Amino acid sequence: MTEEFTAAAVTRRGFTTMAVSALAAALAPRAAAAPVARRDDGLRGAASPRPPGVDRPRPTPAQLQWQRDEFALFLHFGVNTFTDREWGDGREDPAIFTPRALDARQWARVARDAGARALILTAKHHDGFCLWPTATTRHSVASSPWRAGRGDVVRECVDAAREFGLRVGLYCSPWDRNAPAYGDSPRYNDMYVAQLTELLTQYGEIAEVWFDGANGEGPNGKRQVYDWPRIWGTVRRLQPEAVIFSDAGPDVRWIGNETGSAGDPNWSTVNPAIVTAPGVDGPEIIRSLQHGDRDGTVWRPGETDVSIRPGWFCHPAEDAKVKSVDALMRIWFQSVGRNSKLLLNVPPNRDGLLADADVGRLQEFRAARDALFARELPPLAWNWRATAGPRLEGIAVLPAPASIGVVRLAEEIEHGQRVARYRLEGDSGDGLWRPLATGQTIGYCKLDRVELAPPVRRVRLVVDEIIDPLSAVTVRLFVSP
Ligand code: FUL
Repeated sequence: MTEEFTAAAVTRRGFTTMAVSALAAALAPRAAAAPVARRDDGLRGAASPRPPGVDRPRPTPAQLQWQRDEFALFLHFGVNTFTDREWGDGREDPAIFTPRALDARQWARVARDAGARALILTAKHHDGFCLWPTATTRHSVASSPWRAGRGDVVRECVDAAREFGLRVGLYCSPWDRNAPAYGDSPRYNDMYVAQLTELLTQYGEIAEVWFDGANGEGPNGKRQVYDWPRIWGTVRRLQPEAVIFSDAGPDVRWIGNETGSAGDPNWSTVNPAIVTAPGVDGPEIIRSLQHGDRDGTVWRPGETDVSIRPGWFCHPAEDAKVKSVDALMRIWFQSVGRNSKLLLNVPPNRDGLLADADVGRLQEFRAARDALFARELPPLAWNWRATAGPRLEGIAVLPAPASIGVVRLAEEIEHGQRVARYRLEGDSGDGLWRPLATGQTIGYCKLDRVELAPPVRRVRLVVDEIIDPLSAVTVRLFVSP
């Protein structure tokens, strides 16, 4: 492991250049606007806080689908797997890429069995080595001995994912430490768009395109100025149903850290004037990424990416450092349970397989979730009423007294995110309401653990603060295992 690993793990940002001003002309508006939703087309520019009740942002069908998947696996794989590094410098010999037993069907099977619904592969990391036989550079699998230079990891991954019913996302690093054109901005933008064009036209439907925020030097210290409007516009044109991920969305935003923890609260709405391009940094930016903006004018939910290992790539020396089930469960509650989506990195090893340690841990993680959510109370008949102020209260009677272990709350996010503060209370039969859980916003999913609660006969959800009228919240109650 080299020193750079530590640096990479601490901050993914390095240096960034950007074409912020060009964002105003960002993306061609999507042809057929979704019936329920408006996509941030990047054309609105700086936004002022939205007055209450006016045009609350809502998800597009693609954003809804993305969120409902809840859990995806991230696959960091490439020359770093063979050099034991986290950031390659672009001078790696393609001959080192020799995964002798690569089996993308194993990746997909393990992902499906773990409960993931999508896979995202690093088609190109910062070293510039392409996992598909691109026409844009010789720095690719085509120059490696793997499958006699006729292999295509992207193809194998995409085919396997589809066979196992998973959606596919692709990570194609903007930062490229191999490309001679890097830093010669128009020339590299052409090359990068050509790479995306290959990826988005040759592999069928791509559900997510992942634009990383880490960025650095070009040859001779040159800095690259990215043409984000053109880059994102290329994705819109070629894969109109794909969601675009980056710090600045426009569809899905980075959650602001790599530790597996969304902010609490976590709004899916943001003010697009705060994070304007991938890789920008600063306390206000990190706050907006972590928490979203309650009065934000666009829908841009947060994706929580974290690795099951200390590094993003597989290093045999870290086989014993795969995160524990407890750590993964904490991450689940802090990502999926905080209105985010979990993108858990499980990197293939030098054989081209997910390592036994990771596979075993994923199975245990799945089993732990299944056990925790095994005993759901049947849907209760809720009696909802609006109370004084902008409040809502619902009461339900349980069929028999039960100890609640976990509560799963959900708003109908098709209509936006509206809850700003709530409390769940239980009555054990003496008519007194005792607290079970409290929180701020809910969104698509809020998970609360209930500690040491006595059996309850009735439950009450009080929404103390809402930002738009609301008639109900979905409450699912799971009995302690
Ligand atoms: C970061 C990169 O620098 C890491 O290598 C990794 O790909 C992570 C997901 O994003 O910005």
